Amino acid sequence: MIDLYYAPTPNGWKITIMLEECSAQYKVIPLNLGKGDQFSPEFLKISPNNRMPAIVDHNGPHDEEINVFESGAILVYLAEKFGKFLPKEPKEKFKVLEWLFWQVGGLGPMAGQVSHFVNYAPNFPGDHSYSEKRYKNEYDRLLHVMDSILETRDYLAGDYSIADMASFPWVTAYKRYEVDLKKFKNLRKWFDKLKNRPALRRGMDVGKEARNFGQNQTKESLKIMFGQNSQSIKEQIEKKNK
Ligand SMILES: N[C@@H](CCC(=O)N[C@@H](CS)C(=O)NCC(=O)O)C(=O)O
Repeated sequence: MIDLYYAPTPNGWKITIMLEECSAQYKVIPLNLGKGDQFSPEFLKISPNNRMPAIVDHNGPHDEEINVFESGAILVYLAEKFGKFLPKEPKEKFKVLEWLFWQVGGLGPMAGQVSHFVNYAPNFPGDHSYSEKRYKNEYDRLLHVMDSILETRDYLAGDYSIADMASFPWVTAYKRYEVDLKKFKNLRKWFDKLKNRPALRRGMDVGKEARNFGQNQTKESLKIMFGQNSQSIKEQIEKKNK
């Protein structure tokens, strides 16, 4: 059995999609990020970066328990455990890893910043227009990169793989991020093909009722999520340790 520490956000969906695609047995442990669950001592032992997703596999290698944090590492772990969606042959494997790293180092963080400026920054004083534009441009550029590669093949790295599963959740928000997907013909085709996969849909639906798209935030939840620095983290951890 795999325990998944999870909130219904794009980084969480990457893992529920993969678990569903592998028909894995898993238990969701919901985290309320606005309430600071990511600072609990139990969770920090698994994910020292106070970010979800993270997993505990009670039947890891050599039948021992193993913890994994960072969505990219979790996807590789699951792909190796189930022998699916990551080819073994080095040339093909590194194609998938290239696009997986591209997602975790580029598409994810840039789209995450767009999400921040669209969904959350309006709660804070000041003119955010430069920052919002900067990240929207970068998101647009990255979607173009996907579109170009998808002109030459059906999936990002050959066959359907963990690279596609990692990228899909960050494309789903295109409407909220004011992108017209029509201008990316190949990406649109890829998106429609993936969205019709039953396992992917099941993955995206996990914990649906707790999705909030930045709505219903309180002063306290905004502070917990966006006021983080070394000092605030120490305070949160102390609070959870009491
Ligand atoms: N690089 C990390 C990013 C994970 C991440 O940013 N998770 C967010 C939710 S999407 C989180 O846990 N936020 C908690 C917080 O901001 O304290 C990964 O790919 O796993």
